[in-house]
Amino acid sequence: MAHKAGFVNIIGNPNVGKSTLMNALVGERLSIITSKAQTTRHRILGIVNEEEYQIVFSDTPGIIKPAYELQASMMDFVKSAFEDADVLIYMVEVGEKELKDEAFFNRIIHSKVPILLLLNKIDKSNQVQLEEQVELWTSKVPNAEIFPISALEKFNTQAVFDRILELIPESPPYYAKDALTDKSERFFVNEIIREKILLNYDKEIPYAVEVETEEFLEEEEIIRIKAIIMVERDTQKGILIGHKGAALKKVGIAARIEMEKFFDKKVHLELFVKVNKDWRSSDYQLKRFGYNQ
Ligand code: GDP
Ligand code: K
Ligand code: MG
Repeated sequence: MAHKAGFVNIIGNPNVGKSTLMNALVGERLSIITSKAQTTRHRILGIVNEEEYQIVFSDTPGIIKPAYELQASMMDFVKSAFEDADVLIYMVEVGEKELKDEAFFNRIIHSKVPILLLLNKIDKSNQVQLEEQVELWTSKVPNAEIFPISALEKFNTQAVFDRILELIPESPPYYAKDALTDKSERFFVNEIIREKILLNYDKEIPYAVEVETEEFLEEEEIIRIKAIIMVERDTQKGILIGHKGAALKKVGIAARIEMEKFFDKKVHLELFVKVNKDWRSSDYQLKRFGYNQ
């Protein structure tokens, strides 16, 4: 049989479960997941390799109306996901009515690329609701195939995977056959720290934060990591560090435990907090953090 390969790009509103799905399909925790919108800021590839195929999944930020430069760059990642897809996954959750951006929705209903509409979180709905939802989405996106799923419980996700495999074209692989992602180890360090910040602080803190790994030294027994957490203002720095450093310590411990699982090795982690004014609206800073391609 000839080798198959293709790009399968996952798009949808914030918090519908896109990252949960990608991790479930790839079988690795590549994308960070929290109950907060804008957890995912980049386009993250998760690659599944078998002898006879390579599926390149892309997780993307949730679709929003951008309010500042960082968010505009995030929406550029979504646009790029429309451009190279062999299969588009449009994810909605039970009870959701419409996409937060009409232009993107128009691209979906006029797509020449096959669309799989995944109706997620059906573990939270009953049979009657489910039937209503399937009817609603069949009329809204007539060009899509609909799959009710639960990404969290991996219910019906195998059926989605099998359908994808049918849809992707014959092609040589796009990436090395042992590649799992296009992102570096430092990227995942940054993301794991950002996830713990999202989980541990309220309000504006998670949105004002960017993380940069300064040092990643892999030794035989241990990985030594130094990372800087960037915030926009002194007050945010204070909140982040907390009384006698307790808040930052909590983040550090949780992040280290997660990294040890991810890299399957002991980790020594040092965190520093730095003020970097208005990085979210500076082109130069955004480039530096990998947002403006
Ligand atoms: P994203 O913003 O679209 O990437 O969504 P995430 O994958 O970050 O998930 C957002 C929230 O929804 C998290 O709290 C997930 O645990 C939760 N979630 C994702 N999939 C499901 C599902 O199938 N059922 C339920 N009940 N919750 C889910
Ligand atoms: K989320
Ligand atoms: Mg996400």
